[in-house]
Amino acid sequence: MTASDPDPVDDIVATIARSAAEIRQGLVGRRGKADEENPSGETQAEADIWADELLADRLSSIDGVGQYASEERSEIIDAGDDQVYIAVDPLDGSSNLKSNNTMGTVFGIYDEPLPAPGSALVASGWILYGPITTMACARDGSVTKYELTGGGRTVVEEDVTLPDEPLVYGFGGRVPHWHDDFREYVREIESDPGHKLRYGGAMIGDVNQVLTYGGIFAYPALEDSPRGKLRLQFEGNPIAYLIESAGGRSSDGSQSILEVEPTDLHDRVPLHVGNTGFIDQLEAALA
Ligand code: FDP
Repeated sequence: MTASDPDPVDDIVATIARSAAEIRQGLVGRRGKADEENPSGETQAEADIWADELLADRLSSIDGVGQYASEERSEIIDAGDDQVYIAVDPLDGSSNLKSNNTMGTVFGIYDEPLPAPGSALVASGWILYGPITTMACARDGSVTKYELTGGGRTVVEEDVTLPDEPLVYGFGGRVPHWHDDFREYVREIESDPGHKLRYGGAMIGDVNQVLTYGGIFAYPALEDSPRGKLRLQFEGNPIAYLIESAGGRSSDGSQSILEVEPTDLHDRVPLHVGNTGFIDQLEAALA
């Protein structure tokens, strides 16, 4: 690439931001279940498949893109180039479609073919379909928040960092399936009157609360699911990269999510992200 060549990362981020209004509008009339399962064995919503196709078409045709991979398809699309490789969760939290609650789109842009470790990320981010549509994007160690309107993007905050005083916590998985050491850790967090429960059932909504107020979100290892629920390439790595870029920490229970070596495109990972003190305390509790 020469200095005058367009940067594929800029193009990818701009394309996802531009597509957000269309994805949001396209949810109308697509809230039902499709008669299909994703590679993780979960029943797909019509909107999951539709958003994946829309993003696959747009992102795999950008110059410099080598691969498009998504939580909603088993095979990687070979896009022909070799600069960057994209992993997307087109609609995170799509179970929330039925009740009309928050959802998001998550993306990771890697400089190695997939599956790749989080250390190969060059940018990541998420769109949040809340009362308004926002985007958080991490690149070169710094995080920017945007408001999205139609095809436009307005910066609302640069160099975003987690607030020093953590306020919120949210933990996924059925409580009876939590391991005892994790349950005891949660009790410690809850016992501080300065902390509040916030759990909405869509990772992006919950992680965005952590970015805004400080705190911790986790979808831990469970007794019946030792690797938890969330997918490393599509959810774990992009979220970890952004939260670490905002001065927080991520952990699979003993190390940064970004250090976890993938063995398969659809690997799951126990995910814990948030303020450094909370994650240090978590790793001590699980050791
Ligand atoms: P969903 O299945 O609705 O797509 O990515 C998976 C995810 O949502 C996360 O967004 C969310 O945090 C989690 O699963 C919710 O799982 P539970 O229903 O087990 O709480």
